[in-house]
Amino acid sequence: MTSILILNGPNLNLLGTRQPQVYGTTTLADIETMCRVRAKALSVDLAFDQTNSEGALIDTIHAARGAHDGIILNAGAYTHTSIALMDALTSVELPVIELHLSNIHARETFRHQSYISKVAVGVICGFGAQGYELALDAMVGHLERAA
Ligand code: CA2
Repeated sequence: MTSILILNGPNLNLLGTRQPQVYGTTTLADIETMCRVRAKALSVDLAFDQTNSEGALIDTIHAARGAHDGIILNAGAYTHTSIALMDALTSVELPVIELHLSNIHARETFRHQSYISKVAVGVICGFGAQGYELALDAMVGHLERAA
């Protein structure tokens, strides 16, 4: 069965608890539940993870090779800084969808730069928690077209 990894980066464990005007009131646990329902409807396996550590994100990306068919990544602020994450994604040769809750292009200039975009098949941003469902749909469509 197709397996998709959804990986969340720094501070996303705080979702729903602070800055609701920017990131909404939905918690990461709520988002995981939504994603599991969506994955079941799409008949795909789902792994869902979050870490605040850049090194742990890289280790999880490395481990995805051979274990998952695609990666949906909300790398948080590492999106804008981490060449190491970009290199890890390149090394595993899996399709990547970059995901953000907020529209990073409508925010501060430093958020307009993304190292993840350079190696992603596509980007979803600005749709809040619904973006996770959109990303799952998009990844399944991408994998079906690539098969
Ligand atoms: O919009 C997104 O999903 C971001 O990846 C979120 C990151 C931000 O640095 C990116 O530019 C865009 C920040 C995640 C912080 O999440 C919080 C959630 C609740 C309270 C505080 C932080």
